Amino acid sequence: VRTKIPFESRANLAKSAVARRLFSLMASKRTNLCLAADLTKGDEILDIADKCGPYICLLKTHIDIVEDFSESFIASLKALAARHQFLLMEDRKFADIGNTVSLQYGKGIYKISSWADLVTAHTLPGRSILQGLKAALGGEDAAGGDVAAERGVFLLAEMSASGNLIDDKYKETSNKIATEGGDVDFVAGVVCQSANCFAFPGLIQLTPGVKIDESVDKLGQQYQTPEHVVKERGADIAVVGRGILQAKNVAQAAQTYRDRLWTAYTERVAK
Ligand code: 5BU
Repeated sequence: VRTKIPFESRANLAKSAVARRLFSLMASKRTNLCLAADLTKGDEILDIADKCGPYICLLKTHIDIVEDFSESFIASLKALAARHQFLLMEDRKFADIGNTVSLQYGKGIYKISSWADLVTAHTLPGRSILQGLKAALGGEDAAGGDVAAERGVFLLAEMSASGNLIDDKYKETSNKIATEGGDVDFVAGVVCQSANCFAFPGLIQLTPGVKIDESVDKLGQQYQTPEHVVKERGADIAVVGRGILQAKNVAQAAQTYRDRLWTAYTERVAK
């Protein structure tokens, strides 16, 4: 089973170039923590990215909540990603027809495709979501390289919100979209809550809804512990937002989450 295979080996199985990079980065930096930087001021995001940068493999944004967005903010965020060695994921959850997602990905104020290594997308519209996103990348770059090779998508197969409408059939077809067809080289992973969402070891399971004190929030979020998501739910990368954002010392909290998640992973592959 995929959850027993070390990240180094899974890097070699991945069809997406970004998934290979991310698996390798996780293995060498020894972290499977993704920080959900859900803050509304650019400087706050840069500050937390700098403090938590050493402990994360991925920084996840919701760029449309940033009140003072600018191109210089993106330049600074990219510089921090390069300095601390983490990738950037925009959790845009694209969900429209191909032509519209292509515009939403590449155009507008945020020009997401120009800076986000990874984005998230719903499988609800079907396979055309992948074709639409790929279209924004425009095929080859000036040097004749494949632009899509530097970008990847995580497809949603499950959500952590209580009462969400996703059922087994939806999960199964989402897995098919992620693993079959001509655009699988663009799929880096799956966002889900359980180990049975997919079997292919070349994909990365990203799992949100993680907090040390298992609980819920007032708006339907359901939390599991770091150990539980990695060992019982198959998470390769765990997403932590408020568990870190609301700590008195965010760097220390990030380190604690990193340590617990990484230990759970090493125990999972050793067992
Ligand atoms: P939290 O503060 O740790 O609850 O933040 C969780 C983040 O993960 C937040 O940015 C959500 O948008 C994101 N998320 C989620 O919580 N649950 C899901 O099923 C998906 C994304 Br998909």
